[in-house]
Amino acid sequence: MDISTEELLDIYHTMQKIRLFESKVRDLAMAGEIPGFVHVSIGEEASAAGVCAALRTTDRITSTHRGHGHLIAKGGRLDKMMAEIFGKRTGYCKGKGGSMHIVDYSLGILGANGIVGGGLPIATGSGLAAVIAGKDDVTASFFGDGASNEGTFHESLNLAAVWKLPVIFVCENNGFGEFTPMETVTSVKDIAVRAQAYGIPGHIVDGNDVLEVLRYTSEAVARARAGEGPTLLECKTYRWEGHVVGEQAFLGEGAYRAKSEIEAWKLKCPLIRFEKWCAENGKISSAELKKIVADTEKELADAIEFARASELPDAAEVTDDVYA
Ligand SMILES: Cc1ncc(C[n+]2csc(CCOP(=O)(O)OP(=O)(O)O)c2C)c(N)n1
Repeated sequence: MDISTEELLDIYHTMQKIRLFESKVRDLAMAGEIPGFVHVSIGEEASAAGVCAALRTTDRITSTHRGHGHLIAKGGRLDKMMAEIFGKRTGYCKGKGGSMHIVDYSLGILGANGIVGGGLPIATGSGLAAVIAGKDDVTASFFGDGASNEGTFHESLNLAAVWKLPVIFVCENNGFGEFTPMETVTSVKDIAVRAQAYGIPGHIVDGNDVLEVLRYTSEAVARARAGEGPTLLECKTYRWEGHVVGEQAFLGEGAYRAKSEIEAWKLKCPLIRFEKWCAENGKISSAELKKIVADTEKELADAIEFARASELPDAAEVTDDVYA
């Protein structure tokens, strides 16, 4: 695949932003500084970064409850995201939405979504809107393996296929829905085969290989822009952390997965894999990669300072901007 050094640097920057942002969010939530529930996608950075690297600003995405990575990859600002997660007025939703409701229409981010499977019909509608408007923008919809068992998945794929809508359905299969192993509640081993039922292409993708994700997404985007309809991508990956930050069930007695399984997946870290690829292919020096890490740490420290220094919304504003 033809890819410039600048694009490679951007991809690495995105993955580092996600990793460092979410590690910090996890630590701040554990320390009690962040209110509400937060779900992190540490270990799954390559799917968000690879998919969004194939999109342009006018393309759109829908996200999930585990959405920080998608939003960052589509250009979401760390300061406004952090302020939102802190519940501050300077946040994306004036501090009233929190982690699961971050939206930025100007970047094509149609929203994180606390409803499992909730983003799929929105993406289908967004695809239809682009067609009606005569634009060749595409919409990528991120969702989990659990969401692929919801009715919205099947309805959305069917309609998008029938109307040949420019939508890329991106299943991030991390092996679990909350504390339930995927194989105990899912009729197929590979979500990608479900594409056959709707007559569209479906591909299994190594979700920890950002360049493979980019390659498959670029093909799906070209197909969608050409009016040939939707594609289903299944990015196989793994979440390193609990379902929700603070979850105690993941390693203690009665655990739903073994510590050794998590350790085995950590060896397949998407960032380390990308660093190795750069070294082996003489693409980017380790000094350049280290500079990106240092720059990202600074960006993140500024975002936290911004969030901490911002005001909480006033109680009198509690029903402002509330539509339902
Ligand atoms: C419609 C709906 N049903 C159930 C829930 C509770 N819930 C929140 S996250 C989750 C698991 C989702 O699993 P998956 O789609 O695989 O995403 P992952 O958490 O693995 O990223 C469930 C059942 C919900 N938020 N919405």
